[in-house]
Amino acid sequence: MRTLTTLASLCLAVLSATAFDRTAPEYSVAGTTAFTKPSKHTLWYTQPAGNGYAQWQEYSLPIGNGELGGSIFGGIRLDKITFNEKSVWDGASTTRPNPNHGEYLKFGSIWVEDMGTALAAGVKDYVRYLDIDNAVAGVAFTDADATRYTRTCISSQPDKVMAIRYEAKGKNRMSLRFSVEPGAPLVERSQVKPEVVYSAGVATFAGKLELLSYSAQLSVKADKKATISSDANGITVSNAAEITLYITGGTDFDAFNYDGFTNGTAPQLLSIMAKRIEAAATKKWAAMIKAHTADYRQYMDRVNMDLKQGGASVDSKMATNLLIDSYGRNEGGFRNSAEGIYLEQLYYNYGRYLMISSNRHQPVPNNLQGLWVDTDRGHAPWNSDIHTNINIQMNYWPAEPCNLSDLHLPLLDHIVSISNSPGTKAQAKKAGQSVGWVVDTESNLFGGMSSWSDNYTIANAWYVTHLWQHYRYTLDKAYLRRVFPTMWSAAQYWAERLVEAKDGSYECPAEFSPEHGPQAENATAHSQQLVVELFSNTLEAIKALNNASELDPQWLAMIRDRYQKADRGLGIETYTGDWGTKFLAAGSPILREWKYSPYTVGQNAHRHTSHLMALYPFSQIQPGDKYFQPAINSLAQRTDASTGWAMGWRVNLWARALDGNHARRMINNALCHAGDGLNYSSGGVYYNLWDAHTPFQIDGNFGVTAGMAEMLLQSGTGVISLLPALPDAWAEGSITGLKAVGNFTIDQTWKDGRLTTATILSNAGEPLLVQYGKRDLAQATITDARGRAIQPKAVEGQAGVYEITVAKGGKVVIRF
Ligand code: FUC
Repeated sequence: MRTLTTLASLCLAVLSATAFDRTAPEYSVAGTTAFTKPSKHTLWYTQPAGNGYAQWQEYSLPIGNGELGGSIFGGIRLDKITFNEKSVWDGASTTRPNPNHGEYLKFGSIWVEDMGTALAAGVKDYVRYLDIDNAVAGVAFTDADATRYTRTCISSQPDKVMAIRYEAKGKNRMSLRFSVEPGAPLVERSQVKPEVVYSAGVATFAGKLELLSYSAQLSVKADKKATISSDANGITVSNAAEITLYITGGTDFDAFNYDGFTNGTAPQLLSIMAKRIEAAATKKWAAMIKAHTADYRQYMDRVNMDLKQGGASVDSKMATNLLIDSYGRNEGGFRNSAEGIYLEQLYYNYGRYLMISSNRHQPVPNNLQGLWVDTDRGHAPWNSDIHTNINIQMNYWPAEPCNLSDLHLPLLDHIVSISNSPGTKAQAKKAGQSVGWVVDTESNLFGGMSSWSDNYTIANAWYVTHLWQHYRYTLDKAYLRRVFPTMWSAAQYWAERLVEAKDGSYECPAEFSPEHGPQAENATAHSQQLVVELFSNTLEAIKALNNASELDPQWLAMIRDRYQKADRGLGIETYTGDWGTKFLAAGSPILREWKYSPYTVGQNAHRHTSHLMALYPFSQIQPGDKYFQPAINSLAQRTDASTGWAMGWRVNLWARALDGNHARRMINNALCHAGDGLNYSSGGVYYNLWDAHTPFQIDGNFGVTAGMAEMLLQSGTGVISLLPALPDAWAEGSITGLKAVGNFTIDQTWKDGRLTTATILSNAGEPLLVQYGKRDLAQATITDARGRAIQPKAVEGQAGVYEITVAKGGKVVIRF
């Protein structure tokens, strides 16, 4: 595989600023046997994570405020806390060979050494947890003298710092040394190298990458009886009952300054960081936690999934690693037990947790590891970059349906930023067009990219569909006006680029169906479905903005013409059975992936399902269409096992196939433990519930989260479909707060596999079209919020679909 080299360099030497021994074994740790979770959705473990790369991805617990993140290891003799900031990117707005196109970089680690206390004799009752209902991680253990030690870890958006509170209750005190180490690849890539300076309980480092300057700071405070001293080896705190760490960091990135992508000076940056830390340190700890939790919960509480078994909400008492193992073994049908189903609900919520924790404010999209990467031993897999042929898009699939529209903006603003950057414009010219912007498969924060597979130029269309989807869910016209030029110039690019084929249709020339088959062939199904969606979305946006008169009439006419004549990317061929018949019978019709080549030019069971864009994420194929069954057959032929993100896509596709049980089978497979290797194709999850490509890649987390929502509610066509793909195992439950196209918020309750109540809130007063597949809505009692009966109107030509009149702010309650 093309970028394995990045991982092969994991053996890079570690920079050693301090003299401690990183290999000495941990003290003896006996895990807790009785842990009461701080909240229902809590991941927990009875051992520290351990410090290696594999342990980082297997066991560390991620926290983040949407910009600043950390991984919690929970070590005792020697602990590591890694920290990341979303804009720490190397690279520039140019095209270069892989892997020099830029890279997202780990910021640094904080090492914490035990300086010789009662702990060396070993600890008991150890627990390490992550409460995702409140976004608080913690560690707790007891020493031989019954002193109880706790650590509470948050990354606060209101205070813009990561903060960790250490407390010792009992007769013993803590003595710890804290040292800061900039990430090894960061140091390697820096043009101005970072040096850590310790002074008066504060550690600071700063440096400069190709474009961006960065700066990070750690401040250590302790109770009055403790002593704090700083020297070249770090900050030592002795005899403390309470210690608080404050960590912050950032860069001078400015997405909209195309002259260098920066804003401000290095000293200004340093002073911003220092002020943040000072302000945070004056705040009371309880107030800081309260503000953080309230801020987080305004996102998290928008949706509540409550799956039930035997009338009771699902839950588990097991440590998360044991829960995952039991789920994998599936003894006695464990996956269908309350604990097995709880793991699925936990995973759904974890996707939302990761989304909120890694997406706030900055126009910086999630990279392949979201916000978290730990690469002390080398460069990240695929440079932790922005991959445009599925990965970056999947990272945002949950945003709109899971009621996190505002957290879609880091990607959407990035798209607007790079569409105007010199890099993407130059690439459009290089591809032979006079207009537009192009982003190839491997891209960076500045609109720069690698030259790998640079005939795959259709990602700009995919990006535009994200811009449009945000509008469909929010109906925010000011936003649409702002992003419209980016949509328009991508449409111009493709209107000019399409070539007329012998059959009279217009085709994308020499495209690629990621990531297999011919490197260059006209009219791949993928590119055609995308280009059709691009034109359709752009023309819809023009309608919504009513701005046709402001546009160049010749271009507009050309876009309309190409939209009419573009090949739809929908063709059928016959599966001949030459890849086996376990998943699909020979002779079955399948959707073509290539217009001209047969499916056999691809690979059996390939992870990408690029030709099924029409089914999901788009809504070009629907039940009843002649392409519906061939698309499902194609999907079946791709099999039920693949890499992490590929499983995430399959969950969504099976949901669109209206087969809830098959979608859940994908979830079953996706939730098995990944194994600890760095084998590139085994899929599954790590014990910290990060998705495994393998290695860790966050897209699979987001793909499955979106897929679970898609099983419970669909609205891609503009018709709200209630519980469209409910699996048998989720026979009872409820979910509140999912969003639908047209800005509706929907709560649903079900029992015995059937909808009992749906409440639809109209936030914008759009026409409401709704259907429920298992029972005709004509049999339901439909009222407004005050209980007054509403008469639904059957929509002609669309069996089972009803139109309901509801004003802005009004509610419709459907009861069976
Ligand atoms: C795409 C996928 C790979 C991997 C990489 C980061 O190229 O085909 O499986 O996820 O992105």
